[in-house]
Formats: sequence, structure tokens, C-alpha cells
Amino acid sequence: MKVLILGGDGYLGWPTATYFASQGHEVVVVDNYYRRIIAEATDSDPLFQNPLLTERCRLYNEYSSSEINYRIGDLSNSEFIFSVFDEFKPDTIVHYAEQPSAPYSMRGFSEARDTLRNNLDVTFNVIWAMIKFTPKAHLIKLGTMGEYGTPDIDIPEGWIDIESNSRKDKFLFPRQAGSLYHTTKVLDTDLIWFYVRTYGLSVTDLMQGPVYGLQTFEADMPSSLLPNFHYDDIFGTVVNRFLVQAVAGIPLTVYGKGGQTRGYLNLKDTLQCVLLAATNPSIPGELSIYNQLTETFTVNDIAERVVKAARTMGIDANVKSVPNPRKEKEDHYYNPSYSGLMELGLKPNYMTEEVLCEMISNILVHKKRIKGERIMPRVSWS
Ligand code: USQ
Repeated sequence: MKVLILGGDGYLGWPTATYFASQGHEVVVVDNYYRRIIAEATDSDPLFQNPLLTERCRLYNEYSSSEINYRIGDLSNSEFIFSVFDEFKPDTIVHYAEQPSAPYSMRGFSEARDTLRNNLDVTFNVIWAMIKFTPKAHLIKLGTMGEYGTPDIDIPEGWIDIESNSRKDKFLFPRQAGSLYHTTKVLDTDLIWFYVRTYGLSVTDLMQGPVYGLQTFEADMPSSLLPNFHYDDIFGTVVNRFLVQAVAGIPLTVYGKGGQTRGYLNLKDTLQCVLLAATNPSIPGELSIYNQLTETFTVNDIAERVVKAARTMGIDANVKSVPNPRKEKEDHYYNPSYSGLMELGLKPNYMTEEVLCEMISNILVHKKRIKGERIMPRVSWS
């Protein structure tokens, strides 16, 4: 397949690129370094430096027998994105090119406006680039489990049958997100569904939970080619943060009561899921939605697992509840379905002690670079 990866410099974009390339696909990555720029601006750069995408591609092409090509540019600029589609004519597009942080989107007016503008503009441009240049291509759009929020009923995979006055119809499951970032993903889904049903496009929307990990399947990958690993309060996801906090000797920052439940997955499973979605494209005119997670945990469960793993490695980790900077339920029902990707062949890499210990070993190498002032929440929802 000719695979175009939008947001190819990101936590998920870069490992997706190397994974698809290693599977023999022709890969082009696109990025404008937006996430790098705002991470730097908020003093949130990652645990270890990652070379720029241009250099990453050069190093990868030297290291591997496969090849990744790149385009640097802003996908919210329609002329740029149209030129990329016209030139490369992808079979599959993987769309990660969005501002990915909930706290960043809640930081203030300009961050909120930029998140809304970037995320919606890029999705809109991707749709129109497909319509104009590759109407038969398959778009894999990264959505989020956070689109659904935490309803007091079971969460199906994307759709719900509703019966009213003895008549039935199928609708997108109601969405009520907990941050502006998550809300942009809800708006993306609506926009995409409109164009799918109207223009007969082929799109898969992946509702993904928080991801953890820093290793891919290419275990011998040089460290310069590893994914970005954020541990700060703005760009770091909770499992990655807790592991870094354990290594740094900082009590794990459980927000509020810690009963917040989410569906988690290993970075390796994101890669598997996206490849499975790519090899099982949706029927044109139908929007396929999968819930992309492999297990559910409360924040307290995660803290407990991290403490246990750290202790087996001789690290005495502790937990300390901090006032919750977010507006979210801290004790709630949560029961999502997630059988679709398993049925396609996903083989989960669960959050075992072995997996957590391996991550701790990798983090220990960079222990001196951990900056304690990036740990406590700096952005509040209210
Ligand atoms: N949390 C803590 N302590 C921390 C950090 C987080 O208790 O130090 C809690 C949060 O309050 C939340 C849960 O852990 O209840 C998950 O937070 P997170 O920061 O790992 O995840 P979130 O902000 O929801 O966003 C992340 C990614 C986002 C993706 C999303 C999937 O940054 O791009 O869409 O996970 S989901 O959460 O399912 O919507």
C-alpha cells in the first residue's frame, strides 16, 4: 500500500511510519512540528531529544532496508495538502495530525482557538483532498474514547440503535467530551460521517484510549529513532507519567479520588490496530468505528501496578492524591465494548509487571533529565 501518515513526527505517527515501512509499505510522513513547538513553548519537551523528522527519516533509511519519505508543511493549508495528495496518490491515509493534549486545549483562549482551528481545518482539508485526488482511498482517522465521555450506560463501538414510538434507527452513540481537545474529535466524527454518507468515502474512525509505552516491535531500533516520550502534565499520558514519577522519587500524582476509569493500550497495540484497520478498509459510504483499547483501569489501579513494578526493581514508589485539575467524574460506571479489533486479529500486549519493568529500565537511562517542575498539574479546567 501507499500509506500517507499525517502527523508523522508525533508519539504515534513516527512509530506507525516505521512499522508500516517495515511491513513493506511505501510510506510518506507529513508534519509541521506543531506539537514540538507548543511542547517547547509550554516547557514540556520530552524525556529525551528526538531528531527532527527530516533527520529521523535519514537515520531510518540508513538503519533499515525499507524507506520513509517526508514532506514538511502545514496540513491546515489546503494548497499544501492538495499538492501532497496529488503527488503521492495514497491508498491509505492515517490521520494523526491534531493537537493531542486535553490540558493544552484548556490552557486559555489562544490554545483553545488554535486546537479547534488546527484539528477541524486539517480534518476538513483531508476530506477534500480525498474527494479531489483519491476518492477511493481509505482514511484511518484517530479519534478518542474520550469522545463518549463516561456515560452511565454501556458504550458500544460507535453506533447505537434507538427505538422511539415503536420505530427504530441507528445513530452515532451520543458523545459528551470532557475537554475542548476531546470535543474537536467529536466534531471531526460528525464532519467525517457527513462526508462519508454524502460522498461515499471509505473511513475508519478509531476511538482510542490513553496509550503507554516507548518501545515498538523493532526492539533493536537505535535510541534516536524511538518515539517522543512526554512525562509532563500537558503532553504526558498517565501511565508514562507515573513511571517517570516513580523513577524520579516523586509521589504518583493521582488526580482526586482516582476512580476515573479509562481504556488503555500499549503503543505496540496501537500499531497493530492501525495496520489491521488499513488491511480491512471500511465499505465506501459506511463509517467503521472501533473502540481501540485492550483493558480498562482506574487511575488507582494504574498507580498500584506502577508502585508494585517499581518495588520489584528496588524503587520505593509512593502515591499521593492531588486536587483534580480537571472536571471529570472520579467514581463512575464504565463499560465499553472493544471486540471489533480483536475479531480482526489484534493480539494484545497487556500492562503486565514485565512490561512496566521494561519501561522503568528504559526511563532509568534518562533519569538525570527528568525535570520535577513538569510533574504537578499546571493547567486547570476551571
Ligand atoms: N490523571 C491522573 N494523574 C495524572 C495524569 C492523569 O490522575 O498525573 C488522570 C486524568 O485525570 C484522567 C486519566 O488519568 O482521568 C487519563 O488522563 P491522560 O492524561 O492519560 O489522558 P487524556 O487527557 O484523556 O488524553 C490522552 C491523550 C489523548 C487521547 C486520550 C484518550 O493525551 O490524545 O485522545 O488519552 S482518552 O482518555 O480515552 O480520551
